[in-house]
Amino acid sequence: MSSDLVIVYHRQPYEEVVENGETKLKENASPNGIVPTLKSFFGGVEHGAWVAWKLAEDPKNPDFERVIEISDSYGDYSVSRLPLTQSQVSEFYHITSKEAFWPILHNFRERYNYDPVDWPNFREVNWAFAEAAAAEAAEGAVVWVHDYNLWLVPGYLRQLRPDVRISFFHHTPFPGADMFNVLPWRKEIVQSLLCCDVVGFHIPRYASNFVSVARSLHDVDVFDRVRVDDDFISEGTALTERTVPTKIVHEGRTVHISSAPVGVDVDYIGKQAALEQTAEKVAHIKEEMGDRKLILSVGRTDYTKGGTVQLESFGRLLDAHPELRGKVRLMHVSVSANRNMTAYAEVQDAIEQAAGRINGKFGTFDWTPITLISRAVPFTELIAYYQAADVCWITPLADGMNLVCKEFAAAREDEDGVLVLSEFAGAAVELGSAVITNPYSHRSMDSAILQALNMEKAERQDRMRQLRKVVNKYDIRAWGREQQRMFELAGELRKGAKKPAA
Ligand code: GDG
Repeated sequence: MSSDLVIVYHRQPYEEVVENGETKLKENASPNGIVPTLKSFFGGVEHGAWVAWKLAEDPKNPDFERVIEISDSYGDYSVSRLPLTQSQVSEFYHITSKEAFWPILHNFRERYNYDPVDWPNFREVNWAFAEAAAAEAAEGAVVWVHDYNLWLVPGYLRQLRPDVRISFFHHTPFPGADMFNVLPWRKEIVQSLLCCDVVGFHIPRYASNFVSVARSLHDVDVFDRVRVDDDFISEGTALTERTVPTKIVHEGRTVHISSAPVGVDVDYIGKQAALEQTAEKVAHIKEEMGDRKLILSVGRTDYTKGGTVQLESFGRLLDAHPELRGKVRLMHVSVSANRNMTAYAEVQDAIEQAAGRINGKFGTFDWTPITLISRAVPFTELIAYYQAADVCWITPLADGMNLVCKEFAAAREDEDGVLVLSEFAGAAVELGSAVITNPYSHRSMDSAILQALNMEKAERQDRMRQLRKVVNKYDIRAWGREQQRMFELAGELRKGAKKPAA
């Protein structure tokens, strides 16, 4: 059945679990996270489809059905499972995307690894995604492609289907031309993105960077540029922009450029926060803490998240302020998404070593300064930690948006707690009421955490109220409405374009 909305995302839209030797598809337990967020768009269309990969020993003859129909609480939709071999996945995803693109997107040129990239394989996999999307899309459908590992999909899809509306969303930062153009495949990537009707980013800086990259490589005219809304200007911080391009033209084709920050499901978080069992967990954590203060840090294990930089700052804090010893505890949750990748295993080791050093240096029989958690904490429990924490300490070196800081504010119905946030997280342009810090400066890092620990209640509440106002206004629904508006603009561009005869 053809679909009005086709979401192209590398992961499948459910959990695959094996029970009694049988594979079962289970709806994600919590509506929190990007997959359930994207699935919620199926509620607004007659029929939706999702394209993702699935491992197969022989992709020409997979041991599963390519396209299946799913009915769950999000509606009825098809899932087109692209059979890829382990080596195709590891080359396109773990090598090309994670070793070459990811460091460049996050401004880590020194981590960029070009040698192992198999570009023909990347093209082949992206072509397969484009073909699968083309097969699912109804005439004039929206095809919504997510993230850099699918950068070539729009170009291929446009060849196959001139009629469909293509919208591409970047969850990561997008760097300036001096950094992006390190990639030897830059022209081909940007040419593909210029085949979209909408290219989307979290914040105006990334949109501006993309346009400057496009202009460095192709003849591109900026057609519209607008003033950035005051809600996205956090005075003097690193990622703030004053104006942003919204429409560009390349070879007579218009491309809308969208800047819309992904938000969190404030209603769901609020409901979880109000549950009796959450209150019990919060009470238990507080009892355990006694008069000690809890600093909470949550993120994926990734060098971009700045885990060791933060732990070192905590070590310096305890060194310089003996009065804090025994009085603060850092709960550092660092969950690895790719345990098998060397780069992430190294980050994990470095975090463990730093935490071990600090615990060894300052810990006593009844006080361990850092509790390191490397496994995922259930989301409802995480909300209890957000509520019990005195400080939420989020200091990535680079981060497209960062949803943890927004979840923290959404969970604080008591309007208390301090957020310390890196100015290199996209969220910092919205959340100027946090204590903004620069993780590249020891002085800035150390003074920010100290300021947060010493902050008076009235100031904490004042800042938290402002944070909650923004997080509420730009929640996940607001992002959804903005994406929908962009799909409609895309429709204007595709008027009259027809699906090629089969
Ligand atoms: C990419 C971009 C952008 C974390 N630990 C646990 C846990 N989490 C959940 C959080 C949050 C999510 O994972 C992490 O979201 P982030 O936004 O912080 O980061 P990335 O995974 O890097 O996501 C990022 C995002 O895409 C969206 O566009 O913001 O910049 O890098 O929801 O709650 N959840 C549970 N247990 C944990 O231990 N249950």
